[in-house]
Amino acid sequence: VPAARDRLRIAIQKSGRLSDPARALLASCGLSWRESRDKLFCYGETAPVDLLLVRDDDIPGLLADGVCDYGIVGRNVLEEQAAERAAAGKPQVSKEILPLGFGGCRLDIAVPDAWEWEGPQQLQGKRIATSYPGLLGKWLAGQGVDAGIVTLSGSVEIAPRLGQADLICDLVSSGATLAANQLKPVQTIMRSEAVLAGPVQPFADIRGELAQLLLRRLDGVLRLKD
Ligand code: PRT
Ligand code: ZN
Repeated sequence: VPAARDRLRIAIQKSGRLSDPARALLASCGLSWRESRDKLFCYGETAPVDLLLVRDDDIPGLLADGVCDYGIVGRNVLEEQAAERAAAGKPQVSKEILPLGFGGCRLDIAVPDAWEWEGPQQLQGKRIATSYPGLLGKWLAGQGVDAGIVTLSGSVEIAPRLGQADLICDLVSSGATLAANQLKPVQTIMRSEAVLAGPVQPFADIRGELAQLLLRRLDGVLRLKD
């Protein structure tokens, strides 16, 4: 992938919940692409706007490194990496530009069905399994609660049954996964959806004009939707 600076490069999820809607949204802005053989890079044909297809977790890093100019990613992923950057004393270089109206979910605290929920203080001294240690840590600190965070990259909802943790903090949409694991949501710590993420600093080259065009079109398409 060349480090071209006269084209705009947008990172989207390669395969997952956000890939199809992200691509459909950009296509409805009048963009179309020619795919590379490995299907990781899509060269913009109707406008100099290219796509990079990646794991969603890689998107904030690609933005921070300047490899991509924009990304379509869950707010949960963007904010988690922002929280981790802040904890490491690194400055924020990207931010949420526009909420996109799909991929809606909540980051919830969920406890075993048998618990009677009395509020955040009940979490004191407990072990909480999550893939979002940055967001959970920030929320716990805000509540003045001291709890153990068990960071897991997947299968968070079975951690209580395995004895790895007492409860969890995970993404929820329908709630079916929690119910199937005898857990219930008791507290929302963040509401999420797919967002357009981009640089804190404006572009100093032709990408500034391309970005304005893209944002205007996105704005128009999203307005028609609601
Ligand atoms: O491979 P890659 O790393 O790119 O994909 P991924 O597996 O990390 O991500 P993916 O495709 O699962 O999710 C991408 C984004 O979709 C997330 O970061 C969220 O912003 C958003 N999203 C919306 C969700 C959900 N809804 C959701 N329900 N992400 C995950 N879930 C999980 C939930 O935790 C549960 O395990 O889906 C399961 C079903 O949820 P229920 O509540 O309907 O049972
Ligand atoms: Zn992921």
